[in-house]
Amino acid sequence: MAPPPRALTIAGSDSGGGAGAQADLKTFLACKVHGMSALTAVTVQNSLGVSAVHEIPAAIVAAQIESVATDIGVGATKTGMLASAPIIEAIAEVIDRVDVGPFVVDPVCASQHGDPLLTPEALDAMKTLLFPRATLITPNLNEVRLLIGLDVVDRAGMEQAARVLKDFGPQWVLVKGGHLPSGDAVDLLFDGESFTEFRAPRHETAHTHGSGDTLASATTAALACGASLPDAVAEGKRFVTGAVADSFAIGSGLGPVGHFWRIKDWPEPA
Ligand code: PXL
Repeated sequence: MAPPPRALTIAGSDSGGGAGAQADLKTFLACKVHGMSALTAVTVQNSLGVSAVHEIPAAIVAAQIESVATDIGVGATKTGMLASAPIIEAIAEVIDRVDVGPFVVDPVCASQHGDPLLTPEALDAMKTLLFPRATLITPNLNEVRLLIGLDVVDRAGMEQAARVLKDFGPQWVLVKGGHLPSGDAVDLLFDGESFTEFRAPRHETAHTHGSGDTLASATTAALACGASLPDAVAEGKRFVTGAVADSFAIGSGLGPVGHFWRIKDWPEPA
């Protein structure tokens, strides 16, 4: 049997299982991709928020990436919570030496509760060291504000943000409009010349923990399977739209999106 496509997430652990590396690995499975992880941090977290963070040493983050890339092989990679500037520096150094495939940077800055997942110095490191190496970056509107100080309230603002972010050097920018107050959930993909729109009906729910991670990991899974970048983003949007529609309340705070919506008809365990 031919081995399955392989994808790597460089991300933090969410002990609650809804976001971070756990969301990515569940998404990779649901997309029939062998998932691998380079953990950057362990968060102590439940549906009410993050109560502690333990960072992984930068050298160990880089070593995890090198270890899987040089032996198992990586078809595509995404990043999530990167925690600190030294970790970002170590990632930039290692991905110049080993092949990690198309590189998707989801510029995670904070949890939905507002708990910081990145130091302020790390924000600069992400812009200068990772964006130029990225195939795709996937900021939401809160991240746009933190990254470039732009308050986006409409589609024109999303286009302006994409143009500014493109100048940091990524091949593609996906500005996610899900935080706009109403209307469809619209994301805009920009390659430096033209915009492609990805639109889905908005599903009103508070339980969207891990939705950004899930969009980026489903996109990365599609890239690992050989999809073009726009087709991969379309697949990411399809997957996260299904997962948001299938979100559920667990714990007394914010619940996760449903990562197994597409594989619910798998046979029940014996
Ligand atoms: O959803 C962004 C995110 C990424 N990674 C980790 C997280 C969160 C949000 O809480 O905890 C580890």
